[in-house]
Amino acid sequence: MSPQSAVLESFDFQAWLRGRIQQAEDMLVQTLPGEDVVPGRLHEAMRYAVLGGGKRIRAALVYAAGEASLQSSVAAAAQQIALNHAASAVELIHAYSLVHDDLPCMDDDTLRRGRPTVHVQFDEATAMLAGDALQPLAFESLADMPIAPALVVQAIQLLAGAVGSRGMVGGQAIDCDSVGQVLSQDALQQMHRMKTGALLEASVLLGGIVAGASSTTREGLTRYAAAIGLAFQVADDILDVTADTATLGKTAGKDALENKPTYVSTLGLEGSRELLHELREEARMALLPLGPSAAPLASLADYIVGRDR
Ligand code: GRG
Repeated sequence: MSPQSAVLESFDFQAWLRGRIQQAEDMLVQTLPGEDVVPGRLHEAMRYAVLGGGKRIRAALVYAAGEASLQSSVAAAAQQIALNHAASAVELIHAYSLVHDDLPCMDDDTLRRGRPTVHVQFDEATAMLAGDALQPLAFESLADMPIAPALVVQAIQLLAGAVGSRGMVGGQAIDCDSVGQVLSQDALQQMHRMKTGALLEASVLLGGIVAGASSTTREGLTRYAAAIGLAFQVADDILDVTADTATLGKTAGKDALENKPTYVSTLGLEGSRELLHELREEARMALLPLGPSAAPLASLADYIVGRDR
């Protein structure tokens, strides 16, 4: 067994993940304004959207990429705090995208993370405003990182580019326009790279920026991020047809019901599973130059590919 395989074998991923999720959630609790702050109902809706569960995959990617990129094996206190800020920022953006995606004018969904969606629990205007307010809070969280200002600017630029019209929101626009259409695999891939992949990729690269990743490490992280960004969506499309609503905590089978083009509708279930396997291999290969400190990233690739919700 190679030294790297030995580290991967002995790495306790579940314990690592629990610890990082706790760190991210503590930070989110601190970052979100309390319900006692005016306007209380809006802040209540924001906290409901963000703090009501979720796998925290994007936050975990920030920490894992940060830990793989540190020049010394222990993060300086400032880097550790900055990773908390970045992890919180990506989860705030993610929560906003889910709140808006669930609105009647988009997916019109009533169930998210096993609970009523924000517009059902509150009302449509509050849900829209809660999503709107989560976005700037994410960028405020990055702006408050106690690291070199040049790195803060890089982080803000990266996240802004990933979630705007050339990234997540653009992908959502393509998705809205493609209902009922048959998309080629390339067109489908471009849509998902933007809609879901861009934020996942940004999460990985933010961890690298905060931890001062070398150029070799950044290259590895970029290749890894592209592979897992896509793998996440392929797994999501498979789960939409194989898992039930109770397990997913959101409405299962919606893609087919709404005649949405997906990996399963384009490649079939077996073809999608093969692609998922190839993407996992690609992600793992990209981590080889990073050495044993990439163990959390490798385990996260397995988790994303093998998840059941
Ligand atoms: C800007 C309105 C707007 C939308 C952006 C990301 C997105 C586009 C919409 C989300 C819709 C969606 C369900 C996409 C499928 C992939 C996805 C992001 C699933 C949910 O992510 P998980 O599984 O969720 O990480 P949890 O609840 O675990 O955080």
